[in-house]
Amino acid sequence: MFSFFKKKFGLGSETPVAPPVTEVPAAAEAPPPVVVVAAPPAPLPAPVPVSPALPEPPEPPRKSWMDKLRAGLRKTGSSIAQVFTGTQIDDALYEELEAALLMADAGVKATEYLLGDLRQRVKDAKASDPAAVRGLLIDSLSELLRPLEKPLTVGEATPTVIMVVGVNGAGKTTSIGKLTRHLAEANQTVLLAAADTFRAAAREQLSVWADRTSVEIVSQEGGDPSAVTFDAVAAGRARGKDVVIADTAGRLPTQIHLMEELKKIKRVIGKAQEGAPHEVLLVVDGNTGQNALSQVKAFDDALGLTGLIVTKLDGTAKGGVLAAIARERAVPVYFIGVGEKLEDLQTFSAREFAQALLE
Ligand SMILES: Nc1nc2c(ncn2[C@@H]2O[C@H](COP(=O)(O)OP(=O)(O)OP(=O)(O)O)[C@@H](O)[C@H]2O)c(=O)[nH]1
Ligand SMILES: [Mg+2]
Repeated sequence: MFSFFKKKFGLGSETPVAPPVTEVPAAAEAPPPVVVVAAPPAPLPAPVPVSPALPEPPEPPRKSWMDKLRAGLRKTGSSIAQVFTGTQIDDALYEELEAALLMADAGVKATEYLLGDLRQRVKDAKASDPAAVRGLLIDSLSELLRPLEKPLTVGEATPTVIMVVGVNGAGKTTSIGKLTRHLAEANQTVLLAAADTFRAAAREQLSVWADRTSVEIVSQEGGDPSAVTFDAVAAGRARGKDVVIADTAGRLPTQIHLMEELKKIKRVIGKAQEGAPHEVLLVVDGNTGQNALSQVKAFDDALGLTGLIVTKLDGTAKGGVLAAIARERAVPVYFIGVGEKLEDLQTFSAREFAQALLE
């Protein structure tokens, strides 16, 4: 579940949700921004009393999203953990760690940085046990990833316009669906622009997630994606929507004409509403390794990204690519996806991620 706050609070804040504003005086100042925060997963339901006549074994606890993240990153984690099973902190340990980090998709630059930083930490802490070095590596990785930690804020403009881009099958439409549901549940009105005019199924795919009472979709099969987006933003303004999200068709950054089409969509959004789009989000599949970093660079160069959604970290993702992104193109990670369910879209926490990867 996500919570929406009238003010900016830290991630995972326990502060209650502010009641919806029902009346705004004409001369009132603009309402403060709303921060999209994923609350920790709901606690497990209280155990149902078991009849003494028919004792049933308790159900296994539902896999939490953190478990899914851990499970997804386990292979990487265990190959890095192997490095710390010896008894000595020597050059061989650092060499093995270098190889393990490179294998985990951290890339040369982040790997070099982490090794240098770790050596310093080991020295400062006077660590003598390899197991302690792993703890220091978690600290080092958490700090490297921290600049990527940033919540998505909506409400600074009405509507807040979010454009979503990425390669084919990265998880754009699914992530928009989840995000929309969370927004709708927090009483934010959402209008979706189905600017993926290639796929007839895209609209249906979106509407599966949409809460029909508070979400509308503007779509036009086979039409010009810029025109659909323009109409959607104009409609969003006219109808006083809180958020407009534009779903675009998947494309590779090497497809020049399709990248030009995205730039045009962005320009047209700016014509429909000054200052928009407020967010340009790239959705990247966590399984694509170092390729994810090239996607971030290419889409950022073309469009000026404001945030990332990294999906499919429940699969065979190696996870190290986030370190490479942090080191080489630190675009904030608003959400990570660890599965196909609503609760599987979560805000990114550097420390949690480092622990899931290395513990
Ligand atoms: N395991 C897993 N699957 C995911 C996740 N996010 C999305 N998917 C799946 O990935 C597939 C592609 O997702 P879409 O949302 O259609 O991807 P897209 O980027 O919109 O694809 P195009 O519009 O064709 O470019 C679907 O089967 C999703 O259910 C995730 O975090 N974990
Ligand atoms: Mg799609």
